[in-house]
Amino acid sequence: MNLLENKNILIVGVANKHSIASGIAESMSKNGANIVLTYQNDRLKSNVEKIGNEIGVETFIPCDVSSDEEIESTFNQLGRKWDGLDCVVHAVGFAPREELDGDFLEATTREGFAIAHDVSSYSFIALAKAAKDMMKGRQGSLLTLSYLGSTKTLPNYNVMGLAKASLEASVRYLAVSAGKDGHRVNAISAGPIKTLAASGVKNFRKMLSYNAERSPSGRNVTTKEVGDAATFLSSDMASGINGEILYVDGGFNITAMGSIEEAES
Ligand code: NAD
Ligand code: 0WE
Repeated sequence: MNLLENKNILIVGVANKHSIASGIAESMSKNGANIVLTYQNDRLKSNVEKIGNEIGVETFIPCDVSSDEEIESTFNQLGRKWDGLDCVVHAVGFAPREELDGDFLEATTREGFAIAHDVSSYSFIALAKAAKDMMKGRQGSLLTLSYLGSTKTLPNYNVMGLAKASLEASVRYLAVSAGKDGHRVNAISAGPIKTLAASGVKNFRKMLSYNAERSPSGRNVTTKEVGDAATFLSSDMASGINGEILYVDGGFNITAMGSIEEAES
């Protein structure tokens, strides 16, 4: 399909081939999008270039989203390449590792809270601000990635849950703001996937099997499935969807009890 023919799309958040952003880039490229990828730092540059080269991406821009200067220079470079921008995909999340380990009250610090909210939530607003000029007159779309930990507790997700709650609220406020310019703003709340960000997390394999077992679909989702949902949401097929959090999690979030078999009799 060619849902994104002639659309210019900036994707932020590719680290390696397992990244959700890589699944999104692949699906969007298959659907005819023109794509530019950013990378967080020089350490990730060659990874990101390799992934981009395989799907016809020509331009790679360094962008640490905690820096307003780097965001500004990203859009300056983009402006030299394209006469306009249709979509931005934000697939970035970070909290200091110690924040995601153990009891919430003990693990959470003022500094960790600030970093998590800056990198994982404010950065989406910063990108929306920076993209505004280039998106003018285009009926564009902004998309971010969230997780169930925004509204329900689970072990160790801790301050990231608060940052995702903030991110989801900003989806709604941005939808109102960007709606005035004809743009849409949405999030995908993905089920757990073994990515680089997940690999540093204690017991992640156990979480994956817990999720698969308790999902109506009986398995975990793939980056391809998240990518295809992102393609849909970014396309004109989703022109009626704005300010929405779309769960792409095999239905895990809708259940209160998976099956009765696991309960004691
Ligand atoms: P990933 O590690 O592949 O991607 C995270 C990306 O964030 C990396 O590319 C990293 O370079 C980037 N990043 C971190 N700090 C940054 C900074 N200061 N500036 C620029 N980039 C920065 O992991 P992922 O799982 O693909 O994560 C992508 C998004 O999906 C995140 O928002 C994450 O919270 C969300 N998500 C992940 C899962 C999961 O289980 N993997 C589930 C739901 C939502
Ligand atoms: O949003 C995420 C990833 C969040 C994340 C992970 C790390 C690990 C390494 C943010 N920052 C860091 N910082 C690091 O140093 N997910 C939805 C994946 C994820 O992470 C979890 C999960 C799930 C699911 C952490 C604890 C519990 C569950």
